[in-house]
Amino acid sequence: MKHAKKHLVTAALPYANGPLHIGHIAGAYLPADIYVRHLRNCGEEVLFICGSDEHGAAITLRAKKEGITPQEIVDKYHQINKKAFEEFGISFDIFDRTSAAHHHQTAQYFFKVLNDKGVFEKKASEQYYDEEHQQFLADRYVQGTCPKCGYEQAYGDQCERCGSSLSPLDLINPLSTLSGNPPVLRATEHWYLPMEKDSEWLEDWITKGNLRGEYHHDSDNWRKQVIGQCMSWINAGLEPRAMTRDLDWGVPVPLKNTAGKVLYVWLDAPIGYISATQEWCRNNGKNWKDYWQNTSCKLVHFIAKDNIVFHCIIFPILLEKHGNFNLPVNVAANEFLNLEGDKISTSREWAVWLHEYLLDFPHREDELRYVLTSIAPETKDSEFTWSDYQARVNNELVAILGNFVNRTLVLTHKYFEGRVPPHGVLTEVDQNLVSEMEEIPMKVDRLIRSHKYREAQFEWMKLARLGNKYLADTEPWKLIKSDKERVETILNLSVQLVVNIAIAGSAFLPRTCDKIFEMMNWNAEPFDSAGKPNHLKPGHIIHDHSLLFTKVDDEDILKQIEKLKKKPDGNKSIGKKEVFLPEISFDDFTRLDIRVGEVIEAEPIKGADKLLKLRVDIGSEVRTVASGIAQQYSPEEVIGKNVAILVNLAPRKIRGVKSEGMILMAEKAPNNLSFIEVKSNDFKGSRIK
Ligand code: B3M
Ligand code: ZN
Repeated sequence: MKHAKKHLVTAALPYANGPLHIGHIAGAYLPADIYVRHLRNCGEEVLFICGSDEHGAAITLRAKKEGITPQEIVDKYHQINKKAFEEFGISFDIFDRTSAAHHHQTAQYFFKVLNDKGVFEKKASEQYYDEEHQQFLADRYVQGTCPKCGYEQAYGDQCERCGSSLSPLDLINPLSTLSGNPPVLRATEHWYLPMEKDSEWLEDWITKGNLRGEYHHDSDNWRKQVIGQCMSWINAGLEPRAMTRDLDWGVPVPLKNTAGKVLYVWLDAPIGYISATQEWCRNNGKNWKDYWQNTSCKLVHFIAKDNIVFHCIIFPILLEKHGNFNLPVNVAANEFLNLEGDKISTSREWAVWLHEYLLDFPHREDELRYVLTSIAPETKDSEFTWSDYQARVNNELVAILGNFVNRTLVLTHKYFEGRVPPHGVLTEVDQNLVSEMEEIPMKVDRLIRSHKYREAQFEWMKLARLGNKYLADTEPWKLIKSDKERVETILNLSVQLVVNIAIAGSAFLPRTCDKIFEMMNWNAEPFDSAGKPNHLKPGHIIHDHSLLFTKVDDEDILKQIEKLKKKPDGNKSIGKKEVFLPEISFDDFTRLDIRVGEVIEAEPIKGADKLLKLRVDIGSEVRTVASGIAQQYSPEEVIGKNVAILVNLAPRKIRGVKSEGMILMAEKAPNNLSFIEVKSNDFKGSRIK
């Protein structure tokens, strides 16, 4: 398939009413960044657009809640989010904002062009008004019972439980979210966008890619759920939608006698993609029309599923009505990411905030990239758990990718002083490695261009799996004395494979792959060179190596779990679904030597009110153990107990006592401990398995 040479990629403009969380990142920004980085690595020109969505009821609600102005809210979160995106490595060309004057001008101009063309129908209507706050109520300001499913916290625009699209007047027993009082109906007027007449061409374009008689998108790569949601909206009949609102915060309606009215946020925000492009072009001496009004430039939107109708129906209608604008060749919408058994929610603070992750896990951006892509909700909702995060980092990044790169570098330094050795005649095993090394990057390319990032990353990781198997099968460390030439070939190919891993993987883990290039004393190469078996010539010197990844400790994970438990809904979710430490192998378990021991002496430890010094008879010997049980047990209570004791724990000095093991206790809560006791006295020294 001929690849476009110019791309315009947009990522949904995050509301500047709160921090970013991992659901945002997995939903839109990370897949967009992988796509953009990959196209750039293929030498294609890409303009990557994003920015803060700073209007709408969500902003004014948050401002009221925090007792500050909407401008102060958006200023605060625009900076927090911009910084978090940069530190995490999302490579926007511009992160603009819709409260900027240039955006207001573009949005107002766009509205006037449409209005002058007679696109909108001005209609008087009755709208809910809050008499206490003296303001009309936008959809999100009205809450009541959903007429479809009876959910009592439905908002005036959508029911979160059944997903129905609503209008405030549909709600049963509506209440104002500002005053809590029932609102009254007041006459007002708005400019409506009729959409019914656009259903036909929309259906043709969305389902077949047919637009104005030409083929206009890679319909074979549109996600089924995107097409499905659009068709259910179209089949339900596209009702006219008000494109203005009675709000004092937003882009003022650019017409006479419209004080107090602003553009509907879902009219102004997508135009933010255009105004951000114009801003970037102004700053870089380019013409914005080359991106938006030139069909050789391919437009792709990255969003989450709750934004599909705005990007596939309303915004395309507006663009078509305006005329001359490109429509997207694809709208890559992800489903939702859940967290530890519950939906992520900013209002309930049930989230892993990106800026907090970056603080708690410094220099581990790529680890989070890897995990979120591995579990990306591309076709259905998926779930993030901290134990899965730890397992993937430790068992995949450390044990597979990091391990192969490290072994290759260590052996090349050990046997050839860090110089790439020549290779001799290739055996069949070598040939297999070379052909797989050549094929996998092409599969990765196809998968990324089809917006299958999860599968693409899994395919890319096969290169590292391949490398570990190649070293395990050829065992160069056993041949170095008997067949040095064979070792030269093995390590030559392994080194080429390490370079190919970096070339093919830099869209997924950019910082890791930069580290690999640095260790290989090599520069990043364009993607189309991925797969070559001869990047580094014999004699090329590779640098000293360092570990690409380190294991994530249990303590780090437990700290995050504790953090979640402290959230308002913490125990509802975490309590409901037990969180276990990462899986271990049977071998791991057999390395624990746990015995039955009788406590024969017990005494407090001076200056340590939580500790008791115990003498424990394990049959063949008596062990001294410092045990943190003094706040719950007196020495007299524990003498004579037959307890479980871990005897092959390395001895350590605790408050001057040399502790030679650990008493196993069940902990229901701090200071609510129980011994693991054996009733009979005949098991002293017996192994617990
Ligand atoms: N601000 C994101 C959201 O619905 C919304 C996207 C606008 S993209 C033009 O959470
Ligand atoms: Zn409902």
